[in-house]
Amino acid sequence: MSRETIETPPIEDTPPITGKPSSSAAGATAILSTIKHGITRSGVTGSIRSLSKVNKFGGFDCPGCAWPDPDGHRTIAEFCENGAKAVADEATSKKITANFFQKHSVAELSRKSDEWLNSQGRLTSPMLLDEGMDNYTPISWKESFELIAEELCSLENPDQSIFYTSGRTSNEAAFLWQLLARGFGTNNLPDCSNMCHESSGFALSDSIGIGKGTVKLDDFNSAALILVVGQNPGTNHPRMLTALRDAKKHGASIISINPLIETGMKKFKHPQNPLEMLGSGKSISDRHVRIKINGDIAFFRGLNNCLVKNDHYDQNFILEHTSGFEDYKASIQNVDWNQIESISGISRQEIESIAKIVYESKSIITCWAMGITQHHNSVETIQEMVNTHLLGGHIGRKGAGLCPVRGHSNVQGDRTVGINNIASPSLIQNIENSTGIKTPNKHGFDAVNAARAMLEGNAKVYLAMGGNYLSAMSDTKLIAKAMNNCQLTAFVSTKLNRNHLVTGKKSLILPCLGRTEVDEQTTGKQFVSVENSMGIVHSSQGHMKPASDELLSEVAIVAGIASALESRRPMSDLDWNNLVEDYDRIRDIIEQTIPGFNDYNSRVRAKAGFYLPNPPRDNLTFNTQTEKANFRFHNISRLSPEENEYVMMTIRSHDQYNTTVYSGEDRYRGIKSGRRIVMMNPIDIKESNFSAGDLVNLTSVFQEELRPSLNWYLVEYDIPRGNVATYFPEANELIPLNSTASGSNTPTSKSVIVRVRKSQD
Ligand SMILES: Nc1nc2c(c(=O)[nH]1)N[C@H]1C(S)=C(S)[C@@H](COP(=O)(O)OP(=O)(O)OC[C@H]3O[C@@H](n4cnc5c(=O)[nH]c(N)nc54)[C@H](O)[C@@H]3O)O[C@H]1N2
Ligand SMILES: Nc1nc2c(c(=O)[nH]1)N[C@H]1C(S)=C(S)[C@@H](COP(=O)(O)OP(=O)(O)OC[C@H]3O[C@@H](n4cnc5c(=O)[nH]c(N)nc54)[C@H](O)[C@@H]3O)O[C@H]1N2
Ligand SMILES: [Mo]
Repeated sequence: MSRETIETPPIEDTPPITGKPSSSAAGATAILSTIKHGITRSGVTGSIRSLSKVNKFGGFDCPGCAWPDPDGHRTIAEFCENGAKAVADEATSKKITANFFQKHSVAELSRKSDEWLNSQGRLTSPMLLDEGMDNYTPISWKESFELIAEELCSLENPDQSIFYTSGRTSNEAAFLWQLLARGFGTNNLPDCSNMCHESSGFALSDSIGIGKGTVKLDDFNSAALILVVGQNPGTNHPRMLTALRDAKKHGASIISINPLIETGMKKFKHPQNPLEMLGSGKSISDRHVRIKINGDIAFFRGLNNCLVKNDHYDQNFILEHTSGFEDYKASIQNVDWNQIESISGISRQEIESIAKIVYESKSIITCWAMGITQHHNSVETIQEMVNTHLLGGHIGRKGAGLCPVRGHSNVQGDRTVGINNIASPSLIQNIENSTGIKTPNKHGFDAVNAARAMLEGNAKVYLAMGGNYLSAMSDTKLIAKAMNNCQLTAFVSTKLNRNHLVTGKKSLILPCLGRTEVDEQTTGKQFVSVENSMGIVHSSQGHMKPASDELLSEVAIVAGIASALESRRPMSDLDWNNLVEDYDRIRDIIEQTIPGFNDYNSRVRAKAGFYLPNPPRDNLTFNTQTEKANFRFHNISRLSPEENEYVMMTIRSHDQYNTTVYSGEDRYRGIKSGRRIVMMNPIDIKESNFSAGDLVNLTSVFQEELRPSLNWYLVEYDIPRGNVATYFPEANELIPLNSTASGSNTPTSKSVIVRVRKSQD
């Protein structure tokens, strides 16, 4: 029986209010905005107390993003507006109790906006949505664990279960979570990374033998040139603006490559420097390359052609450290400049002038994020960017390297400690040695294949360690069906989200402690550890009183499920409850299982934590088959929108954290309210006989499939012609499940072909 829940955010019935995009980022408005969020969500004292601990030694890791803190001087609170919002959102004094669920059915809640759902406050006690019921009712922790174990054991085979992970989860919890899945007998460990930087991991592993970046924060201070490609740091990694400002002080040039002129890249006023705040701000970017959506592979191909043709490459580096140069050189000798110009939207002359800057720059860092990783040809694009670095020897050298800027604060750490649907032979062996668990060899499902399995009835129990898979994935309507097909869905969560409402026949909400909160176990207060975007592992310890006495830590929840399962079906040598008493015991097992964690418990107690080994960065060692860094060549594949079709990217506003919407405002882009908007070039608006403010319907086109989404407002925006932008997660119902990047299988959230029609037509 259907509960008649709505899987997509409700349609807004008021037009957006728009103004001019801001000319500078951060500054006094950012402080005001932070205070506003702090006061409304956690009360004045709460917000000041929690902010004073963020990213300080002995404090907690900011849940905002994975950008690192300066080595050695983390005593100055690294402060940013959006990190503060993420903290305030978790540290809110508002609470959701059992009464709330008694009052509101899931169907009724699903008709509320994402902003409303999140603003109801913290989840405080475990809740069950029983089969055939319309409301969640209270359940004890013990009964919750028993129910999960019972449903898991009733499956025909372990591969009918899914263990999803979102990237805020600590190393300790993530490590146990993947042990639980593998011990139960499956590698079905999809994670948010599959929708995020999977393309980076895949491309880099093949090119340079490690799926991570190769720079340290300090490299920014000796870089001559920094390319910021497909990334909006002013909103999504605001502390990176400080690094860019300092890099400029040390003489770096910065080029931003983006279809939009994002405000953070225009001017930046540092919120902790009063003089800068009074002035007109530092100009961050020296040059903006207004690339068309998905034009990056063409752009870098043109650039590399110029370097090769002019013999502007580093012979010694290429000879000593790379493989495949001669083939690459032959393939790139003759490029079709018309094709390059039309796909990238950038003239040959401009590409040549940037190639000259690249050649003349002694050390280059390339940073990128979702504007690069979420296309059908993301892996190819990233490998072409890597080629630029290999040509100039910009790897493993001071001030130079590759820098995929990670999103979730511990997404990189989760992968390092084993969250991966593919278990390598060495991981399988190490897990067996340290825990007795026998991991199957068969590859598990990633985020896209997990959806397919649930849709086809081949997976029936969906368990989530954080996140909001329903709204974060592509093709929202199909994901809702996938969820509804499950026998049981269970969500370890801090805040209410739409996935809790669009569920399997039975569903559990399992509320956990957040980063900001004290985690007290029988041996005393615990800390957890996380890894940032530059491979530094450090501790994180909350100091706030937990939102409720009933909350358990993520670690305790995994152990609870595992113990219930072990009593039905023994799977390991572990005493899970003993591990919960003292997280040092978990770190000891991580040390025995995952390379690079020697002396984990002592090194993680050092003030700034420790760096994990990074062979390309540390000593120009490449763990590839050729034992060198590989040049890779791919033909340029292009999107082919027909006339009157547009290429759409789905992006974040300034006031959201992924699927968590704080408000309808997108301050830097001049949107004062309204999220159901389509940003379009004014000439395209005119030529299509539209007017700004028109209500339009969007239809995405993929192979023979059409997907409609009704009632969007057109907004004039400075975006290349033929391109449009909408917000995630509202637009996710338009992204086809089968439209994914080759190699990484990441949904193409930045390359969606859409038709736009007036609503009344
Ligand atoms: N406040 C806040 N912070 C966050 C998050 C959040 O939601 N809110 N999310 C976190 C997470 S998980 C992640 S992964 C990161 C995401 O950080 P970003 O990657 O910065 O996030 P997006 O909003 O997806 O921005 C993509 C940028 O790429 C550009 N772009 C789109 N298509 C193309 C293209 O084809 N080529 C080029 N060159 N550019 C393109 C867009 O104009 C936009 O500026 O942020 C993390 N930090
Ligand atoms: N169209 C489109 N889709 C996208 C993207 C895009 O750019 N465009 N970006 C993709 C990207 S980069 C990502 S990373 C994914 C994000 O996908 P997810 O990580 O699945 O989604 P989030 O919105 O970050 O998850 C928010 C929920 O996490 C829970 N949570 C918060 N903190 C904690 C905690 O400490 N512990 C636990 N257990 N739970 C917690 C809260 O209940 C909250 O509601 O979305 C992807 N989807
Ligand atoms: Mo992400």
